[in-house]
Amino acid sequence: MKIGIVCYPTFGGSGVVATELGMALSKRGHEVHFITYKQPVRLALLGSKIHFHEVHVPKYPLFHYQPYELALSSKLVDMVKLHQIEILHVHYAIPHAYAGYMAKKMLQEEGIMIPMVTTLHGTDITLVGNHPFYKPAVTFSINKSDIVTSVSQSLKEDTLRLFDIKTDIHVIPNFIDVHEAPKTYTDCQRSMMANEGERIVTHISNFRKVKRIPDVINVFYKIQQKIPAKLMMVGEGPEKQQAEYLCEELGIEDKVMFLGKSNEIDRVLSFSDLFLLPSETESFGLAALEAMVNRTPVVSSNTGGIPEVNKHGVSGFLSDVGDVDEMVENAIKILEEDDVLERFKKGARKEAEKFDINHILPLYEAIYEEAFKLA
Ligand code: GMT
Repeated sequence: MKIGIVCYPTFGGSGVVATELGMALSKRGHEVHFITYKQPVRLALLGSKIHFHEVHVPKYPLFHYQPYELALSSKLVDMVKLHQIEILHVHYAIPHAYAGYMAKKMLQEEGIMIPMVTTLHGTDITLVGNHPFYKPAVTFSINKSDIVTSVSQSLKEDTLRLFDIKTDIHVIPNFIDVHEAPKTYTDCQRSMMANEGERIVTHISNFRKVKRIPDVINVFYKIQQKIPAKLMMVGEGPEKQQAEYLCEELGIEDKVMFLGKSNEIDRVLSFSDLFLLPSETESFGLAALEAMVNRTPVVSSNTGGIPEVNKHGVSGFLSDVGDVDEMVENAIKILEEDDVLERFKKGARKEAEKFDINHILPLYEAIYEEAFKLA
């Protein structure tokens, strides 16, 4: 198949899933075209089966807001015609499903029928899409997609609860390539993060309010009072500076490393003993899955789709949102004894293996086949 993928090219989970999916599809012989405003950060190899087409938005001083949707839908039309793309798969409803639908209609005028699959990722539904300013357009573009998928059962339920959806939603969970991880790194690389005898606790996110960054710091603060430990904070976002201040206030600044955006999360995770994800809401929690495949147990909130990934008592523990004390208790249970930690590491890896890309990719291929019939 010739597949056009539209996504955000950033470190965000939806962009990562779209990119990994596209790369895996190309390995299976499909021709994949990424169409977005920048080369996706995880897109390593371009070649005969994998292409990137940049969407340019010319700046014009009259516009207070530059019309990205317009530029994207025009680019989609051009690329579909130029490369005979057969299906569009848009990740994140806003504004991709909207732009995709416009492209589809424009192509239809020229007698080209192309199906569109929309994958809902989370904040496009629960936070942003649900805003009254966007809701009619998001509802419309979901209903106009030939097939809609969501990354968890919980996100499907949220979508049906929050929007007037007339189309079926297929749940296809996010995935991981279990054969790629864990990579082996040297102890010398570990020593750049922590001393021998110290546990490594990690958090990776875009540092937005929804991630409850102060909970991450407060949980770690109490862990390190009982167990020698270091905290790795990976990512960038609006809450980062406050987090740095909080570490200083608590006097733990020398135990916390802010590593910024990283392409080496597998390296950090492969040395980690615990991953913290206390989010307010999370449709899936891809970062938790990436931790688990690297044998890192997860202490998380029990919100949204996280319980579909992190299994209580097996790959880690779940608590109510904001229950910092219980998260601390659970973290200590995991970290205190080597044999318990090893049991949770094994449990995390085993649970992650259920999300192997080889199980999930055929589900997307089947969806594409079905979309062809519907378009
Ligand atoms: O977590 C974020 O804020 C980024 C966001 C995104 O759109 O990239 O992540 C969402 O999609 C990921 C991939 O499907 C999910 O793993 C995340 O749980 C989801 N985030 C939220 O629902 C808050």
